[in-house]
Amino acid sequence: MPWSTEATSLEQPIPPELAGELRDSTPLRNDGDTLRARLADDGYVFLRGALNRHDVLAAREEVFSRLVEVGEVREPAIDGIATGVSRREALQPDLGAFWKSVCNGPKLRRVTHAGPMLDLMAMILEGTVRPFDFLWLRPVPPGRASAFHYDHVYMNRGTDTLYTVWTPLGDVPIEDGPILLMEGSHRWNDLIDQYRGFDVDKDKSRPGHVTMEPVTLAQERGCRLLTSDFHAGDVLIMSMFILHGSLDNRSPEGRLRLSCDTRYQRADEPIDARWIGDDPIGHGKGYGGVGGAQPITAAPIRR
Ligand SMILES: O=C(O)CCC(=O)C(=O)O
Ligand SMILES: [Fe+2]
Repeated sequence: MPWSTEATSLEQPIPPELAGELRDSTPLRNDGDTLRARLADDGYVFLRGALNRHDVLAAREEVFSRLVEVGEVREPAIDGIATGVSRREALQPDLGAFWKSVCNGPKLRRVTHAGPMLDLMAMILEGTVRPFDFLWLRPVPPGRASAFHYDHVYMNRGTDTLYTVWTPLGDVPIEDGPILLMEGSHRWNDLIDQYRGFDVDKDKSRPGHVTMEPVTLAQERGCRLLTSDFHAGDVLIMSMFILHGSLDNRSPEGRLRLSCDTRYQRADEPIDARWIGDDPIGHGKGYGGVGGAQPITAAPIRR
């Protein structure tokens, strides 16, 4: 039994037979061919200790220090314990500008847009890497989780040979609600057909995420839900077509789950213009449009 049955996703308990462990590819970390084959076979590659732990923890401290400034996290910042109150709107009336400045923190960017991360993605992509400039940063409070989705619908105006890297910024144990993958969902062509080419900014008639509860969907399809106890330095590389959401953050200490997701492609391939430049427009509001731009308060809100 790899992980706790105390875990829930969108408030559904995970039956033990559905709880699976991510396949660990760490021993193959220098073998580009095998990692590419794994990405095709599994829809993801999980590597432990791919990044410098010290640098990741420095990024964590940088981000949480900004949240201490606005009263949402208590000292010491590195612990990431939510206060349950926020002075963000009073102190930072331009929420988008504040969030952009947090997402552009030099210690955070050192982890995501330099060094071992770029070397790893260059090996996987077999060429010069072009990361999206936009960075999705997620301090997830207790009571919250991410809905299941294929990333494709949010970033499909460039190449399909694009990878998401989900990076825990600190240790993220199961109880803090890490990312959760729907095993084998990169081969569900009937579902993928409903989302391929779907552009959430052009078609507002339906949501980008999957509305069926994740446990119900996994039971219906006979698959497992995959995650792991994550540590600072680990990375999870995902294709655009593997369904993922997260476990609920049920941290008994009230710790925020901090992670970021960043995107990498080859420099010589077409790129989705919404996510590049100094001030990417994103889905219309740039950094102001993502969940992280909103003040973190105690009220548990789903999704
Ligand atoms: O961190 C999460 O809860 C979701 C992350 C995600 O959707 C992604 O990395 O693409
Ligand atoms: Fe995603």
